[in-house]
Amino acid sequence: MAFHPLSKNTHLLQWVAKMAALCTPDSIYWVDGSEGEYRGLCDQMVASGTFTRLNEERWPGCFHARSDPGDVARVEERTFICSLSREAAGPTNNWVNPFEMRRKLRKCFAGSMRGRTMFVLAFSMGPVGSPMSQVGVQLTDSPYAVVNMRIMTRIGLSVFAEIDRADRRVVPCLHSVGRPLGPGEKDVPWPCNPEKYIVHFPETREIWSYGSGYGGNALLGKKCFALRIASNLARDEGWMAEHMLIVGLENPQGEKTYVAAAFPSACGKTNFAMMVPPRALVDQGWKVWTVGDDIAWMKPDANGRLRAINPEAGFFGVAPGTSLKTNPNAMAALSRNTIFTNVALTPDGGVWWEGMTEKPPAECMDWRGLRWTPEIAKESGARAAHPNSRFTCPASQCPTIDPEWERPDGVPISAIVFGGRRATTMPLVYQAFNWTSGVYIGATMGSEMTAAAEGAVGKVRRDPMAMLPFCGYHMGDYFGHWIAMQKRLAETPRIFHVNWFRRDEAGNFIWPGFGENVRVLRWIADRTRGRALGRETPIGWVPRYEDMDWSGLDFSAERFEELQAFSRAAWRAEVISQEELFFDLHDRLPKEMVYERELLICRM
Ligand code: TSX
Ligand code: MN
Repeated sequence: MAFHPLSKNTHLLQWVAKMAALCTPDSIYWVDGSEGEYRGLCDQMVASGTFTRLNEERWPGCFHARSDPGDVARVEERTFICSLSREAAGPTNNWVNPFEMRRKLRKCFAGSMRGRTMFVLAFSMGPVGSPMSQVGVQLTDSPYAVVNMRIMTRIGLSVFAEIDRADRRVVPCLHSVGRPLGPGEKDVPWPCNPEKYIVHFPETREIWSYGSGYGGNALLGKKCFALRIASNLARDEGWMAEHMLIVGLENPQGEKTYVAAAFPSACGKTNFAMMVPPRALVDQGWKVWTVGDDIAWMKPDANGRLRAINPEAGFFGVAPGTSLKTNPNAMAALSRNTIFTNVALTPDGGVWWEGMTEKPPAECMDWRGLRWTPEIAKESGARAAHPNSRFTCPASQCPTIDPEWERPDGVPISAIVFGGRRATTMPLVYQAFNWTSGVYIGATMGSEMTAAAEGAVGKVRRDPMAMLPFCGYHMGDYFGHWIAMQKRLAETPRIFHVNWFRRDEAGNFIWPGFGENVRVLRWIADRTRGRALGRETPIGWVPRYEDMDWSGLDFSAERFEELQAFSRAAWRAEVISQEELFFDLHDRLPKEMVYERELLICRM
């Protein structure tokens, strides 16, 4: 048990002492990252009621946790970018003056860890020691955060050693669930505070998170560091921190083409990262390899090629909808050593969620701990699993994990793919004319809303590069950084847009999706190598029917025409709707975006 410091770095030691004096935990524990320590923490959480151990035969090494019903998702209204100027944060981020926010946070954190242990958790985003990696230290009073971070990042002794050896920049991350314990007070299974603050200080590269124990609010390496803080580092240092999966397509000759892709939520990003090619393509020798499912850090190498690492070490995936049919590789990855949060518990000590099996269990305990049956659900509409319930599992357990996924210098990125959920207008796939027009496509991408709670169903919500909630500075400057990256690259990745969700007049999905998407990925990969043909349209290059490999799929040329159809009327409305977001950003919108819009109108 390491109740003594595991680092000699004086800055680190001083900061830990200062934060401990503020938060007044009962003890300070330095996390070594060992397997034994992990087991001990899990046992401790089983004893305290935070964790339930699952059936060891069916779910070896797996645990179940139930959050407080008021702490089930990221809290965007409570997420702040506290740059010195409001302008630098931009109109799409919440901003508070950093001095005012520090004063507020000091009040929140004062005594917030009383009765608890403060864990000192060193973590590396990216392989330890890689020149593309970044290091953080999270101080947290949540053992749940510690065990999840052990799966999602690289933690412990090797990272402390890296801090001491290389004198690395360390991003300080302070986290408290905000629920101090009185003397002898019994803890609750999921401590948290109704008042929440997820705060980023971009200039000083700091993260302060208060009041939540859930996901992106508490596992600070992920959205807070790898996207919001890293987007600032990347802009200043000439690289890119993106909300993208990374996937490799291997052809029958053994050549691999890597693609990074950004999708808004509810588009099946994790499914795309782990696709199983259709039988006919497998037989030809095509393979899909997974590098990451959520975040890509991309940097030009010495030859001016863009290379990417996955800064994470695990998957924190949405459980509902994940099944052997939609994503067998995820199902294999989460079959052991996995932490499930807010899914249902079955009577035999297993887990279940909507969409996991066709037939629901006759009975289970829902995510709130209440008895759930299909009959009760029919009557009340109650869900067994929370729609945002999650699995946390090691990426190494994914059967398709790329043998090169931990390469310290990353993998070369040949294509960038943007996408969205669109019933109309957007074809299955098109290729941008060049880098700038591709940036425009990313900047205007959007998805139709699926749940009424998010707004009017069917209305397109713009989510540029899927970064709207994750860019730690002004979105206009962010587009400018994308434009500027071209000058740093000898060869830019080719940019594409895809849409698996176009519907016909009867309202049916035209494209079968899932593994069949590998056919699209293949056209994309072949295009980047100059091996596939296409046809020019007003919006970009599209495949003709004969440019795609249809082996093993009965999909007619007529149906393909319907899928790829360009409608001038629909695009007229699209271009007008695209301007809405630009309106808010116009102060700092790069002129290239305005010109691209103009060119698009001209071509139409
Ligand atoms: O993940 C999805 N992908 C990407 C897979 C690599 N989903 C699920 C989205 C919710 C998260 C999809 N849903 C995809 C898709 O490509 N396509 C669709 C739409 C669709 C749904 C069901 C069918 C077909 C298309 N069913 C049948 O054809 C039987
Ligand atoms: Mn994400």
